Amino acid sequence: PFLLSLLTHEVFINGTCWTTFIDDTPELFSLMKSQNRAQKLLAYLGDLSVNGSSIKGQVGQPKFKGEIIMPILHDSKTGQVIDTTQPCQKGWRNILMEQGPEAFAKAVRANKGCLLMDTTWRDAHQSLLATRVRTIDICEIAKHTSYAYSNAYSIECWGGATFDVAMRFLYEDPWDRLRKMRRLVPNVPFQMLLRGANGVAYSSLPDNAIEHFCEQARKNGVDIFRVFDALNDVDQLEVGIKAVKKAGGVVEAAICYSGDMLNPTKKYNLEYYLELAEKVVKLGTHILGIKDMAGCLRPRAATLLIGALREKYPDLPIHVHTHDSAGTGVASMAACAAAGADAVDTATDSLSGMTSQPSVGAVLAALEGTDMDPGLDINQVREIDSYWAQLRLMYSCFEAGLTGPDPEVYVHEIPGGQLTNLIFQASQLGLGAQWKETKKAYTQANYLLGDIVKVTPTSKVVGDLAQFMVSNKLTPEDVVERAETLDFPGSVIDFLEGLMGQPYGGFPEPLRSRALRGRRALNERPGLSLHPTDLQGIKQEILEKFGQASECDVASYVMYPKVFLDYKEFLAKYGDLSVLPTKYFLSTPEIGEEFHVQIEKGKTLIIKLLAVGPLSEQTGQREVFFELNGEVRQVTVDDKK
Ligand code: 3PY
Ligand code: ZN
Repeated sequence: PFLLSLLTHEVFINGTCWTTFIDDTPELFSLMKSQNRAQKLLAYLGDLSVNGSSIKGQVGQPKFKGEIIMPILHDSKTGQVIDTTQPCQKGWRNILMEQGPEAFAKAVRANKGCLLMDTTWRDAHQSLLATRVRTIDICEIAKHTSYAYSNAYSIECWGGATFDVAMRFLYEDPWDRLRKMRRLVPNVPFQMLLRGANGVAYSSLPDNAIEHFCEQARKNGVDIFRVFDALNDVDQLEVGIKAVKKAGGVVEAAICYSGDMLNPTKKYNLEYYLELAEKVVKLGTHILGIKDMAGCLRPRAATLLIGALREKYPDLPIHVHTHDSAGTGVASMAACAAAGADAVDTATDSLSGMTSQPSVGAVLAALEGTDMDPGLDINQVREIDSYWAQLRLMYSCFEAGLTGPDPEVYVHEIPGGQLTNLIFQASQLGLGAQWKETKKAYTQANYLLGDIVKVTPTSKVVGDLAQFMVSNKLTPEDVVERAETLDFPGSVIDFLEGLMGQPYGGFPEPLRSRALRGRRALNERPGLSLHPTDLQGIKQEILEKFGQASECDVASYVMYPKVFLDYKEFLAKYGDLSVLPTKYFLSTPEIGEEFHVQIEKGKTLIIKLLAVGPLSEQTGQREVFFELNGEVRQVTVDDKK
């Protein structure tokens, strides 16, 4: 039809001026653009129809592929239906926007109840569904969420693994996700997870790269930055803190909680945490974060730790993060609230529990009727959950097969997201018995490395060493004795070299010297020996390759060069798939099933899969036939099966 419109256009017929043609006929070129997009989309759908989903980590089909029923929110006082066609305007972000980070922190501290951060859009699906929840599904419920969570401290929605996974596995631009969410939720602060001097990557980057990243994150919608370092190395943490401050964000510097504070034989005790907190406070954090990434903070330890911090820093807001792996998350968060925490983390009920955060409904029930009531409307929160209950089934093909809590987490200390991942890997390989061995090896690997703080990226180091020990049948003694000749995983060498910062209590010897075999051993933060990133040069390179380059593209490239380039290539082939409803992103439509894809505001494609043709022996290809807005279209697909 485009060609027809073009050929029958008077420019062609009369042979009139070409140069003004584009300017004079924008509708034709807009048509060309959307037809091009539509063709790319059909190419993806055709490939899916012939070869099945190629999304990494997907096992089988979504359990639920029906129409999602959207919730209707009611005002609990009046019983009236809330109009969610426009986002809510009331919330904690207003204080931040009007008065800045210090005033925001002050107001949070002055607030009587214990506020909640909702992790559903980041850590919850990172921990349960391999970080695979897509932008379209978050945006669909975003305006409703702006009402139900209008009194939330924040919504955690960005950073951590979501950045990498968006591009690598979902073929989405993480920055585009951030901007879209921001437009739909103007009232609740947005929070991201920043891995200190690593940004959202797995090892240290030059300081200017972290600054540049935080500047873009702030500009595109992040308000609160939870900054941590995987070894609680304050020098590494400082890089992130300074970058966030410069960008004008709220600094929530976090201390990672490890081990068991109540056990006097353990390395990380109350004294350690208080000394660390003092250093972090001196760096000038607006909020103090306590990051219990594995869910090891038991209720009694929570009371002790938060109680001691509250006493020492009466004016400093404290925000606690946990995972419910052992099943004690609700009790621990209630204990934190009682001991003086200003905010704690929860996830929507259907995406809570086990390796995710404790359930919002359970925490609300635990705090209801007390001074610590978070001030959310439980009925509205439940309505929001009715949406996520359906989505959880739609994303069932990314479930790891968790069957219940794992109180052994107090021994192995595996962080939530990693625990799910390791269980998934073990179940894929059918290694039930080996999973037990892996957990044991993880504990041993941790002690071999010096009983380190374990969270991305150091948790990967311990996990890699554990799997290396299991697959090579190595005891801890073997590892130390044979360290000079063993071919250690790269992450272990990076850690021992000092590329992830300095561990508390130093590196393990003689393991370090033996394993490094004369390689350099950094005893200061890695950023000091890195050259500044050539941001201008990168921008130029992207521009030359793709014809356009934004500062966000530069930041993506700096974090994950190959992932970014692969994503751009995918985009050139299939277009922006973030607009495709999830069931058609993960699985083929039925023959004859009609569905709609809104490629941009006011432009909707009506698509129907008509038939998948026979395999051509000569070409190894199949023709796939669609109806697109009433016209038959055909795409040729390589049959890869
Ligand atoms: C991340 O770094 O992605 C984490 O979630 C750490 O807890
Ligand atoms: Zn977490």
